[in-house]
Amino acid sequence: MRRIRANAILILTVAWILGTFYYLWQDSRPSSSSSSSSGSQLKNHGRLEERTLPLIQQGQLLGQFDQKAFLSSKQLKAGEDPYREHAFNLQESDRLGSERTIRDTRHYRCSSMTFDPDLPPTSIIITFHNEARSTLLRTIKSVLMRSPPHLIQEIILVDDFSSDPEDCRLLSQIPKVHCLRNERREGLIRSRVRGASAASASILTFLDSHCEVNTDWLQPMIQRVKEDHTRVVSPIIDVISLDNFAYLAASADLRGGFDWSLHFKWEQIPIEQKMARNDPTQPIRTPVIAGGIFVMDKGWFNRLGQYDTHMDIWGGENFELSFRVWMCGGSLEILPCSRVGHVFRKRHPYDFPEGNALTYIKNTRRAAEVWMDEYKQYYYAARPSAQGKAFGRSDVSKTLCRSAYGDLQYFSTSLSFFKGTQKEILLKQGGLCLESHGTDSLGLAECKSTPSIPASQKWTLIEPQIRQHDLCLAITAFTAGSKVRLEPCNIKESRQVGVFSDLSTHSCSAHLEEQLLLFI
Ligand code: LR7
Ligand code: MN
Repeated sequence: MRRIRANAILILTVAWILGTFYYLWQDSRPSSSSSSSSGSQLKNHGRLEERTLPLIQQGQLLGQFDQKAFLSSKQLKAGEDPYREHAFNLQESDRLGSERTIRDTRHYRCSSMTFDPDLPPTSIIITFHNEARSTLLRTIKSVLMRSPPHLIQEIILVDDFSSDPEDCRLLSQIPKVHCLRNERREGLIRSRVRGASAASASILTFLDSHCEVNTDWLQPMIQRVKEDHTRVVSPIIDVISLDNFAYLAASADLRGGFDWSLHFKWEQIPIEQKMARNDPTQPIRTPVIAGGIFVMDKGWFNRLGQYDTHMDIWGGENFELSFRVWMCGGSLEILPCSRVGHVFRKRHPYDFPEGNALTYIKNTRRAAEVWMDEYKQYYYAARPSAQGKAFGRSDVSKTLCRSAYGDLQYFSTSLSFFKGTQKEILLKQGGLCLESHGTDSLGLAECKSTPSIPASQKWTLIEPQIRQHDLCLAITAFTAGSKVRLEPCNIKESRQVGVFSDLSTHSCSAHLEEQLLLFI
């Protein structure tokens, strides 16, 4: 009996020792890849944080910057509501400190991707208004920790007139970090334009001020933009819990979308596209981006006219930029091998000088008025209160990249994107349809669809051209107001409407009389 008990104790002791070793071994593996529940994830992170990760050479990474003093001088006071000031749990964020390991949430095949050895560096632009010190510093440090140093040219902070100017001043002590402070509240749109103008790298990377970038987040995005400067790319945006700051993987099957009232929403990738995806590392084409976290070429950003700087504070700029990209022949993508966490909140923690609702209406109305043509009626139907509300100076279209060419291009690109194989199209201007007369002239006539669409009004979209048999639509020149005509198709002729690739080198300013709209 006693022997049995002794054996049992021995076995238990050995098991305990082995268990302890296994536990320690697990913990010392580089960047935790466990899929632990959020609670234990946080506990883990608390513990890991005390050790210095190989990548973080504290001194080098932060220079003269005293992070302890920075964080401790602004802590939550006892009894204060931790959600009040930032609409997330400040106490949890402060407790986490400024660095932690996070789970690598990418598909395992992402880790074997390769990138060009000569990727160009990027300027990171982060605008903030009264951001919590702990979240802002974690954003900056995650960038410094998880990006190849040679790809980070600089981090440009734009302090959008936060109450305490010290945040900006102190953070500038971190190597590579510059901080510009607005003299008055501008909102995130004008602040980003300011940051982008100051950027010295040829590639811009925008981040919100409460993010944590994940393993190898940057290379896939820079690679795609390097290959084609008209691409605007976003990562999959993971969720950082606003309550306990757990880092949670977001679905890889989503793309951006919107309803007619111009509210952003995530939507499932259409089923046929999902079925066709046999490589989980491939980009996901998206109609619009969420707006806060993306990479694009600086020349392309300028070429598109940057943002509409008459938009205030927050909202709408993500649609507007996405529409510009489409209309000028670019594309938008979500890259599943790039992951960035973001603290999603339920309310805005800051004030809107003109009120939240009015500002959103102003901004989205500008996007609708400038870019949505006859589709704007759906916007007004969905948001009747927008009728008659102020939306500022309406001369914005003059400065934008827009032409007969641009419109055709936008709609043809997006139609083929949204409708897949549909290629038979009508071209419409006002209430009339574009039709061919003989072999080289064009005119507008009443649209006829009964008993069937006449051949003269039927067009075939064979990207990159819009054709009738061997004849193609072409603009006569790349200048505002140039006429559209019919001429023999020549795939090398960039004037032939729908030839998208050359657009970046040409002007495409407004000429509304020539504007053609396309529908199926
Ligand atoms: O007046 C302001 N000045 C600022 O500098 C108001 C805000 N900001 C800063 C702010 O500190 C933050 O860094 O601008 C950034 C965005 O503001 P948030 O975090 O309050 O916005 P959000 O995350 O709720 O909103 C999303 O939509 C916005 C529309 O204008 C912007 O495009 C945000 O960048 C965008 N965030 C994301 O895309 C992250 C993913 C969320 C989603 C979906
Ligand atoms: Mn945000």
